[in-house]
Amino acid sequence: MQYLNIYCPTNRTMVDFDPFIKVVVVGDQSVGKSWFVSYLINEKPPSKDKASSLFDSQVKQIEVDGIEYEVTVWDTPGGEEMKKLRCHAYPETDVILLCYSVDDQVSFHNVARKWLPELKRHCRGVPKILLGLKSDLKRNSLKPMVSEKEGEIMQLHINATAFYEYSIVVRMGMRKKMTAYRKSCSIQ
Ligand SMILES: Nc1nc2c(ncn2[C@@H]2O[C@H](COP(=O)(O)OP(=O)(O)OP(=O)(O)O)[C@@H](O)[C@H]2O)c(=O)[nH]1
Ligand SMILES: [Mg+2]
Repeated sequence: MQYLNIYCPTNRTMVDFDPFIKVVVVGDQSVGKSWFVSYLINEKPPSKDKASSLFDSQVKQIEVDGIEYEVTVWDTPGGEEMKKLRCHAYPETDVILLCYSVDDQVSFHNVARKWLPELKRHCRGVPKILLGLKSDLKRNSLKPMVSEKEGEIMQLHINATAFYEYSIVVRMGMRKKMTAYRKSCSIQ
């Protein structure tokens, strides 16, 4: 993939357009970052070695409005002892995905307490998306869960561009059902 030469209507010249996008995924340990990244890129859970690896980056080509982008997603380790290592992932980041798990209040509070200061230091001005992972655990749980409203309030507090709750369990289930549905439609 190369830089694209495209027309810029503002100054009426051709400019180099950089189609490479670097996404860095951060959040506490075990909130589901590696599973999320693996599903986003490969539509399946990570292999055992990937899930436990310290650092991982995966690439996906995505076309939006006729332009092909190369998106590299960096999965980082959440542990405090990994901070030094993690900081190597931050330079040149275009988007941060800041994750917590909806069944883990500490990981939610750490969004503001731990991750916001770290990102202010290393990724000032980089747009953030807040993700509440493992949302399937909200069903039938006796534990107090982080509500969607609390997530929205956190989004405003940390000035994140967007907030979503997400579950790869639900995504996998949906995919299986859609495949079965398509098959049944093609048989009739
Ligand atoms: N119920 C449920 N469990 C999930 C989901 N996503 C991940 N998990 C589980 O959460 C555990 C931790 O997931 P990881 O993706 O390894 O967590 P991580 O944030 O990458 O952890 P570190 O790399 O140690 O920082 C795994 O055992 C997964 O099975 C989800 O959407 N729902
Ligand atoms: Mg991981």
